[in-house]
Amino acid sequence: MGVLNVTPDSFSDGGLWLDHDRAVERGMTLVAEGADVVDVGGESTRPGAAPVPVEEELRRVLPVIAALAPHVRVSVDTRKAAVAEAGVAAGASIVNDISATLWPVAAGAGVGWVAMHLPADPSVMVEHAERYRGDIVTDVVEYLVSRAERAEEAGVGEIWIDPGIGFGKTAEHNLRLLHHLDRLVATGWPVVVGTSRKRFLGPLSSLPGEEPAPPSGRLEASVATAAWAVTRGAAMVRVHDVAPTVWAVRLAAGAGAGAGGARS
Ligand code: HH2
Repeated sequence: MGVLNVTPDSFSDGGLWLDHDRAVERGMTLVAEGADVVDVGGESTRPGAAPVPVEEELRRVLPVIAALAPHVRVSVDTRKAAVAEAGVAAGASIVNDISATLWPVAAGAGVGWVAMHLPADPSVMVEHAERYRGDIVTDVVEYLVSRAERAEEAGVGEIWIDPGIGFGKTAEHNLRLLHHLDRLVATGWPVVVGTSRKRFLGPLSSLPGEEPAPPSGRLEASVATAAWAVTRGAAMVRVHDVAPTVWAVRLAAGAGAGAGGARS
């Protein structure tokens, strides 16, 4: 799943793809690089991001979804039912839902649905992470399974679960979730993982004594964690840097399968 943020303020690519033609071109580049799905979003969820009115979010994403949908599977990344509905009408066939509340939209429209774990609103999720004391893996599994079961009862035929890496979680929480990804996979629901360029990778992408790496310096860690997730059973990874991730994931999957009998 390649990320396409049609926003002025996303944490790593804000403003780059706000122009319609550039956004569509970027989406087609993600396809050429090997993305199976392009995830189009019009509202940043980074801590402190300004809320986006429905009309503005629709204005950003609908023309881009309509232009890309004939060429690739498109997901609409939103927390708003109205945007999800209009996104599907424009051609999206997955609702990527960080709020894990929009299954009725997916059920009504007969499209796929990604349920992500979000323990608190993004505006307060950093404080929430510091206060959190429970077993993060158990909580995330229970939360996602209960949402997935409700969606299944409502008639959603394609349900994905996503631990919400970086959402209301400390670096240790994120690493624990990655380490125990097999527990999410064991639920039987296909798992999506999004680590790409996220903040917890900053200190892991710099030398001792250096400042944490900025988003542009987190490529290797992003690719490594995506490959890790796939080898642990994730069915999809949500990434900004599609080409290097596809190479790494193919290699990791091939190595896991004994490289298909290759001799050299
Ligand atoms: N992460 C972001 C946004 N949407 N959706 C899913 N399913 N999983 C994720 O981990 C996820 C997501 C945040 O990343 P990004 O879109 O790059 O940033 P921003 O929210 O600032 O636009």
